[in-house]
Amino acid sequence: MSRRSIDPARLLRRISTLGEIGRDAEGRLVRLAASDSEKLGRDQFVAWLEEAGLEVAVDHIGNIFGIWNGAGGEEKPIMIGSHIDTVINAGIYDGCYGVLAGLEVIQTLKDEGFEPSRPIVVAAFTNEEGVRYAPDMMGSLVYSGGLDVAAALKTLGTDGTLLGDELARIGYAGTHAPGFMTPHAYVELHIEQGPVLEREGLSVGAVENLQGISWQRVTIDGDANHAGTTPISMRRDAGYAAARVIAFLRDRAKSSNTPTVATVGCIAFEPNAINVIPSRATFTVDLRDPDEDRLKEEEAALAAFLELLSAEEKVGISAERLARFEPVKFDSAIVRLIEAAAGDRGLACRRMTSGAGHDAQMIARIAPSAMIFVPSRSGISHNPKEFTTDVDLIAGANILLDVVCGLATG
Ligand code: HGY
Ligand code: MN
Ligand code: MN
Ligand code: MN
Repeated sequence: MSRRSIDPARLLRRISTLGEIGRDAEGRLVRLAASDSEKLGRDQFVAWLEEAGLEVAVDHIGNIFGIWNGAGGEEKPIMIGSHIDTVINAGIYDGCYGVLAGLEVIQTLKDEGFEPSRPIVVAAFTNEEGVRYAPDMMGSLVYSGGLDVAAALKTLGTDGTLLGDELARIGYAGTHAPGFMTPHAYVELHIEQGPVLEREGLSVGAVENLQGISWQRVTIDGDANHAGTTPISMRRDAGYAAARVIAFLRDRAKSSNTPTVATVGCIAFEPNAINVIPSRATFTVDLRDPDEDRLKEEEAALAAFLELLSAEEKVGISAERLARFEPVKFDSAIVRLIEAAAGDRGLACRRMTSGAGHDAQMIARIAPSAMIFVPSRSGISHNPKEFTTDVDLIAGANILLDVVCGLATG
């Protein structure tokens, strides 16, 4: 039986083209949500959707949809999605690979005269990364009814802008209501961003669940004072207290035999001067665990430590929640479809948990969802060294093609 296949050259060409859009003066890839550089990426994606003859729709929070109505009529669509916004100094595959593979699958099926039993849609969700506006996965969270769109559009960014103003400024404050299509099924193809598939010599991950995520911003207030004249015993040192929090999180995660991970990704001191004891430290805490009860325990342990620290270091400490998502279990029937597709193509596959957050965890609130992973070299991501071989990229897109055909037949 001649097996369908995507057009490898077209997919690889688009990945590298999009990967060059939104580079800063130092050549770093930075397409933060609703920024001018992200607009360039959005415009390019919309141009490809139009070239493919798809209906383009944009909703109130800037989620972009390419819709192939095909023979499917009014049936609930199959949705293939991910994101094209990036972190700072990003790789070129995170999110973009899944969106462009989704477009590639639709274009391949269209070109071949495939008659789907339902519409097929490719989606690029707004602000999956959450770097400029928290929480992350915001566009798909709003789309799936987990966050009110008016509240989301009022989100204040790290640069003092409002998301809604920025989406309007870049021309992506769309007219469709978030959730205007409820998917029959949702599939997301993504690089693993971790070391498992490469370490085990596998080509495909059938992702069956995704760990819980807790984001907080912690503010510690002490007293600015002279770095030279102030005895240690008289200091209310916000910088030192912040360092103790980082050490606490690291030691706790290292000493436990659980998969809990903890990260302090952003930190700022005030007044941030070499010879002034910091009066204020502001930093973020990202906690994750596949088990909800353990994640709650980690949040409680941190809260208890902050209380103790406040008394010991005589500083004020407050914590603000930025995002909180429970672990998600994906749809086992779609997971089985992914495994069968990999088996049919002779590709080694295993079930796995996603360590990273993804739009699929939000759309799983409204539709049966699952994810397909391909290997990341050395497990690196959120880093320009992020890399996946062409062979793996093409294989993953063909698995997506098979799964979508399976869902769109009958
Ligand atoms: O944070 C995450 O895991 C995702 O990349 N937004
Ligand atoms: Mn991603
Ligand atoms: Mn990411
Ligand atoms: Mn993601």
